Amino acid sequence: MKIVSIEAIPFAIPYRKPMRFASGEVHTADHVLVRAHTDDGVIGVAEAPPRPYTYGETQTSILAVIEQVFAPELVGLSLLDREVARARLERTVGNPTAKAALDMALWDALGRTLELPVTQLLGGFADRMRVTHMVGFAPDDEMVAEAERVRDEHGITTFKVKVGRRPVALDVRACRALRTALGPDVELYVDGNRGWTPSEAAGALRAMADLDLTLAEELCPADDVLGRRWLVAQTTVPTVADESATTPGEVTRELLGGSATMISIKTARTGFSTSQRVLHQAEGLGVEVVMGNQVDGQIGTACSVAFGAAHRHSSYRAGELSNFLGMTDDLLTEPLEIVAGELAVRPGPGLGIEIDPDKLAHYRQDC
Ligand code: MUC
Ligand code: MG
Repeated sequence: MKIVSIEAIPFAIPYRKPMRFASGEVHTADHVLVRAHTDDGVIGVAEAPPRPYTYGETQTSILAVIEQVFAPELVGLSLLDREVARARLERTVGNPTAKAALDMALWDALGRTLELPVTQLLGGFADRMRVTHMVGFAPDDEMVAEAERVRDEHGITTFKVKVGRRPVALDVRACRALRTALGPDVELYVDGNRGWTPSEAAGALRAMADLDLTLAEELCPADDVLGRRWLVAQTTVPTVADESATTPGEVTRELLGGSATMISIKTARTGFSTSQRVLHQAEGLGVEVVMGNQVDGQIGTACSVAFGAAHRHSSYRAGELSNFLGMTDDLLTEPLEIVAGELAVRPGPGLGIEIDPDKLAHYRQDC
């Protein structure tokens, strides 16, 4: 069970159409595949998605920090030294998706070594999750057409609508068009990616009061601490912290400071080990969570559903697990499938996924 080497492989797979939101846009999944090799010949995998507008990481920075800092710290440890591995990664500040991918690759290797699914090692609560689809910026009719297509093809009935940075009236109109087209039975919520001022956000929520929005995520800049606390007092819509709550410490500050009332958990940024801490922290405080998506590919989505389904508290709500539908291809031998609005956890040891060598050879950027 000894870690003998860590590989970090850059790859790039285009999206059919860009995913646009207030803080940025994604045209290509230019991710990093992480592979952890053990002396038993086991290989654990995960992926790191660079999101410079959220964490300051790029594909190049993820490769560099893994190769120069993290791999030398992890090689030689046993897969059972999970807390030592985490402590060593935490000696370096930042770099959340690089650390998370390493953590999840080690869990995958552990599951494969023990011949047990990671989801069962984590908690084993459920074998699937309901899926939320994220609708990015586009003209109203395109947003509606996308939501209708995803509903008709995959049975998805929960939608997160990107808002913020665009004029408030435009976003209000888009949400209204979605509610009108999809009817009262779908769940709709909004994510501003820090794009509005607190007063704009309050005005937008007032203007959408009749749309039955279930959640409002990160509408204002993370540093507008008092503004966001003021906003929480203005609305009855639960306020989800995403970019403002990326570590257990930030989660504590957000919740105890009253700037948010719910937490988005993203395995892409807190892996399995730290996501469990955040989950238990939220559960202990009586705070709901939502499984978020870092615009993950299928490897990252397999990680999210393995974690989300493993625990009662994280499997309660629909999880954001469908961003991979926008990609033209992926690296897995067997693609993930969303059926009847649900994504099943892959059975089999570890994460239950296999990388297709031909696809990796085709999409990797380093040869
Ligand atoms: C989300 O929930 O915000 C877009 C930017 C980011 O950091 O994550 C995605 C989705
Ligand atoms: Mg968000």
